[in-house]
Amino acid sequence: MNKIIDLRSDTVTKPSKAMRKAMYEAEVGDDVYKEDPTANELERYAAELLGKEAALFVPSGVMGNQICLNVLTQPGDEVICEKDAHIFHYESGSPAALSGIQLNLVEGKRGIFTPEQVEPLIRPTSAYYMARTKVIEIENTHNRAGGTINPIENIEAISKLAKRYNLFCHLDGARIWNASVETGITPAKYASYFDSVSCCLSKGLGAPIGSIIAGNKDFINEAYRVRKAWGGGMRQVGIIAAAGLYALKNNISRLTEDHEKAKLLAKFLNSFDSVSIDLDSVQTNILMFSPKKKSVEQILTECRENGLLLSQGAVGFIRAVTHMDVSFEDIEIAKKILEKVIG
Ligand code: TLP
Repeated sequence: MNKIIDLRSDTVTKPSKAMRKAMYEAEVGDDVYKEDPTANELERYAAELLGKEAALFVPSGVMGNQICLNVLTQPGDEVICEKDAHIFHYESGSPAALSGIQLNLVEGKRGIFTPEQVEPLIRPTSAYYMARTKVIEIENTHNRAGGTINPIENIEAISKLAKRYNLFCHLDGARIWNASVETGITPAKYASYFDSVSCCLSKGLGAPIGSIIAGNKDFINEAYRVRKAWGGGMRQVGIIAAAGLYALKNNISRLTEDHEKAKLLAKFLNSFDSVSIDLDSVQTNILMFSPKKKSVEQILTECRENGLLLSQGAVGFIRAVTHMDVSFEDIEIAKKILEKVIG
């Protein structure tokens, strides 16, 4: 059997030898007593990188987003987010189940909504019979829209609007690193417009497990309590925190390579009449395309039979995600398989 090229997600990346060495050598302690030196160092380093007072290591991106939303809201509150947001589609209904909050969806263009679209959705504080608008959530890069980057001017304008209405802003920055290397805007600059941020270590950065949430000290103190309440307090967690620290220190700048690979693949797909692809939406390491002649399921199956794994995007779309465990040579092989299946 030939090598399988796995473009289902950047979550499939495996820790490198150097990362495993850092894990092996990690100093550990009981993190529930805050005595794990490696977790403490990861949280210090991540807070600095994100320009926030404090950070907390959590087991997953979903837990990161949900803890942030829980800390920022009360049951009965409402969070405004884009209609294709991860917190809406892929977090198992947790905003309702874990925090008793509802989402109010805005239809963005390529995953991006404007302050003009949001303002009419903000509920008047006098309307006691309505849910209370409490948070505006932005996903950057935007997964379901195809890894698109929210322009910093737009983020700034939304954050100003939020302040005017006394609302919090939360960033689902699972792939903020991708946005940052592509635009040259630092993660701290992006994070500066948000009260809370959640960023993944286990996607393009290649760590096996974990996310970081960051905010001010009071926010993180409360998040620490919620993480424990939800069973996310971990003990000798330095073993995995070491991988996260290694990822932040070594694997951010190389993400540009993944973007190049996605663009190569997108350009290639665009040369076929049998698929449609919005090239302008291919800005980072994710690409979405929709087949015109065969069904999504048919293409996923045929690609799989030929050694290429892809995943389902929004309805009618196939998603390919590039990452550190697929080389440029692998992309050439992927092109050949795609040509055979869709050509
Ligand atoms: N996304 C996964 C799937 O859930 C779709 C993927 O393969 O891309 N925010 C964003 C924007 C994400 O894309 C993801 C993961 C998460 C949060 C959640 O991270 P995990 O899976 O670590 O809980």
